[in-house]
Amino acid sequence: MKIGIVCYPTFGGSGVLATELGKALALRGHQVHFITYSQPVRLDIFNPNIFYHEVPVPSYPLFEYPPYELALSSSMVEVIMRHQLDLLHVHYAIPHASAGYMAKKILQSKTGRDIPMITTLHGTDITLVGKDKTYEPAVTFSINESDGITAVSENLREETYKNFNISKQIEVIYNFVDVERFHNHHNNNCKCLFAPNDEKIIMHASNFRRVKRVRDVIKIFSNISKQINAKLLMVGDGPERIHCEELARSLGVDRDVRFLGKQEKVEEIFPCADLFILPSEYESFGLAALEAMASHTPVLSTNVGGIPEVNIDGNTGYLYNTGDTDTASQKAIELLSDEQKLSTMKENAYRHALEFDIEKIIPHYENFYRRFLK
Ligand code: GMT
Repeated sequence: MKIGIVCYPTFGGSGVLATELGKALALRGHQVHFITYSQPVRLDIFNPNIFYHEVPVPSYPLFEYPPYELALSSSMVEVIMRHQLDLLHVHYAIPHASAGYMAKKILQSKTGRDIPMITTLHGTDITLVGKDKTYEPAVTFSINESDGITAVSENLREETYKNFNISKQIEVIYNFVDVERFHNHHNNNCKCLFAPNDEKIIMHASNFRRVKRVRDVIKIFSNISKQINAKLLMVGDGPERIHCEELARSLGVDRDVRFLGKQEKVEEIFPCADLFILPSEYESFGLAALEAMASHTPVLSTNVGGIPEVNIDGNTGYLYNTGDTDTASQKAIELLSDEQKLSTMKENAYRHALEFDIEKIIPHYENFYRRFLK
């Protein structure tokens, strides 16, 4: 198949997932065309089946806000026609689904052809931004006008039906991880770099936005470190980082906390961790938690959104109520002080990640695409 992928090319989960999907499809012989405003961060392989098309967004003094969506639609039309694409797969409804709709219409009027468009809903396009009344009519319309719709968890499918008037069936295709890639770095020696005295390593990774409740990580770590020799590695960057640094200083744990910033090769970092903390207020899925699990790391997370579909309480880690950092700390301390339990949970986390392995999930996308090809 010749597939056009539109996504945010950043470190966010939807961009990561879309890029990994495109890479996997290319390795399976499909021709994949990324259409984005800059090179996706995880687009790091050379493969003759992968094409990258940058969307030019010219600035003009009249525009306070350059019309990116129009530039994207025009680029889609151009790429579809030049490379004879079979299908468009847009990730994140805003504005990709509506730009895709426009591209479909332009193509129809130019050539009479109707290209199928698949929209994958990722989370904040539904739960935070999408349902805001500024965007809701356009989001509802463009989801309904998609030929196929997928959501990354059961929870997100339900949230979408609850918040929007969707007349079509939404298929759940879970996010995936290349387990082999993360597993291969298991037992690497990065522990020596960050925990030279055999301290336990606690980890968090996100874009440090408010919805991630990153300050809770610092609070939980501060409680853990009162009883256990531990270090905290914070991966990623964003608006909450500065507040986390302040909090770490005020709680007196700053010397044991390292902010590593945005990292591309997370598969080299995640396997260092003994425990991964995801304290989010909402996650449609929690891709970072899955990547941690593939690295043999149990997850301590809130029990919100789609997280319980990924992290199984008492088996692959623990779930707790949002903001209840005392309970979370207690669970972490219990786990980290029991070597037997910790090693069982590490193994369980890894085994459960295999359920979401790339090899299992990609065929679901291929089969889904085939349904819409004439
Ligand atoms: O969570 C973010 O800040 C990024 C966001 C995105 O759209 O890139 O992530 C969403 O999509 C990911 C991939 O499907 C999911 O794993 C995340 O749980 C989801 N984030 C939220 O629902 C808050």
